[in-house]
Amino acid sequence: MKKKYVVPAVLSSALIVSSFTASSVLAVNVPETANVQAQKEWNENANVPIFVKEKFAEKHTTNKASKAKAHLQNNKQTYGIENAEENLDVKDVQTDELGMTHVRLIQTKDGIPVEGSEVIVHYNENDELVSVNGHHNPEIDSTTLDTTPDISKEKAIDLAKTAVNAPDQLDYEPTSELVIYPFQEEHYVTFKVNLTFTTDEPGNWFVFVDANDGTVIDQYNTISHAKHGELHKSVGTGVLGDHRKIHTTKVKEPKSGTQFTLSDNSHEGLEGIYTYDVNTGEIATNNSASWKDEYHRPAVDAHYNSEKVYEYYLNEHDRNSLDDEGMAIVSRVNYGDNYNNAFWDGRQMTYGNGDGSFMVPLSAGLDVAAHEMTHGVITNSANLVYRGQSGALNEAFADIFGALVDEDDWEVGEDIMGPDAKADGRTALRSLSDPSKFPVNEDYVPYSNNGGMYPSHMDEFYELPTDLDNGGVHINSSIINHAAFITGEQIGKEKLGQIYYRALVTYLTANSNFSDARNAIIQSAEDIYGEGSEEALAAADGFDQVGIYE
Ligand code: ASN
Ligand code: ZN
Repeated sequence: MKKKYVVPAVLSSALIVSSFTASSVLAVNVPETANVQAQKEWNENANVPIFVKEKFAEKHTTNKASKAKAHLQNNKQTYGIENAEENLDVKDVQTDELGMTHVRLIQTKDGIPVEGSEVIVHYNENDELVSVNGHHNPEIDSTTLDTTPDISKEKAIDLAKTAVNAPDQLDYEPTSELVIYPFQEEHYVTFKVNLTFTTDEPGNWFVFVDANDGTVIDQYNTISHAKHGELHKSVGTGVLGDHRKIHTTKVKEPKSGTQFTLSDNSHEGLEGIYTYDVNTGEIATNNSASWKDEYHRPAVDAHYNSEKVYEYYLNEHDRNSLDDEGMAIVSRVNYGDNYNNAFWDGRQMTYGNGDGSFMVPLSAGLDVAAHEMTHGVITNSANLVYRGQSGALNEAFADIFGALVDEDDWEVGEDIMGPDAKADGRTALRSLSDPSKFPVNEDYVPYSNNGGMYPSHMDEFYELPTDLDNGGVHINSSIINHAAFITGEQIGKEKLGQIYYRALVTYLTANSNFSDARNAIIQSAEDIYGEGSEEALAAADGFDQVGIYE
């Protein structure tokens, strides 16, 4: 039996979740001032309080953003943020359906953002500041950095293109933004360059180019390359046969006559749902309103599942599309050759058709579509860095919402496995209920001691280097997946979705780790269902049982 986390009986009505870390957790001292009701809970292992509850009575405020900064400034002792007024920029202010307001701030130096260092200040419906969380990098303030770039942002783009072997033709105008990048104990002033392209090895690259000497400090791709396809080779079964109702557009062209396209403009406030065929580069088109050709099946599924996922986020979470502002939902199908994967490239979804042996066209999986679209939701919310634990959280949230949208089971990818995979016992890609029923890629086996299966407890964590699956983003995600499953079994999928969604959009930040996820998820459960509620206890129990105790 693993250590059991016991929720204290006495809980104040408001919380501060202060888990400030750069690379380590910093001590947080609560100021003993008259307007503070403070209560601490000690993290016995780390011997620092990382979970502090307090309530600051604040007068009604018209400008919460400046209030938030002033609070951090005035309580420098507690938070350890030097000169918050000057060194934090407001990124976003949002009020949620509970009436709470969340001010998201990003750390800066000389006006330049520090990559991944975000702090969120939360106010309750009475405008009282109730909690603060995030990651702040205290070393930056005392580090001397030359923040005037010696190379141009265009030069940085060129260097980045060379570094990742980008083709001439990119999918989008590259972006290049000056950021301070903490990397391997050092701090660099860099251009963060984003390059997106669709070659045989598709890329959504982030490259950090030193702004002074043009050296590439670091780079990563959020699209990984499937190796599954090499396992078997035979002929596929084709697709499913489900009958789908889909929204399309009827177009009358003088030359070609009446045509129908997979463009769905039926949702008010949404810019539309569009499904493109990579083979033509156009929106999938048919001569008839009946889409029965074998050829169109992957497109029909992508289109249909996009709408399902859109409706899930709208109906369950009042979220209007991936950015919550009605952005168009775009998918591409028939990608690649025997391509056993699907991906979100930072802006849209792309689906391969599988090799017919290991996988069938991936758009057939509602959970696959929900997984990829959730990456889009994450890009537009917590924006979890696709590396190490934050990357594994990114993957876990994608899997968890996959299993919530495609609600019949706790498996991911069960509808897209091909005949040979199934014959081999690979009946799904991953399992939230029992991660260890499937083996990981053989290259990863030596990095854990659990016999080469997906992990379901921190004892089985895969210590992978960053060049293997970005540090195990698709592997260690299973630990969080399993925590969600345990909670979901106790309170049901609907409440699980409410809690995890709130954690994702309200508390998690770019550099959040597993411990932050525990705090964020328990806090979210308490916000919605109350402290000490069955739901909050179930949320904590999920993390306890996978060995994430604080
Ligand atoms: N299907 C994969 C995923 O969404 C693609 C990737 O490697 N990012 O995680
Ligand atoms: Zn993913």
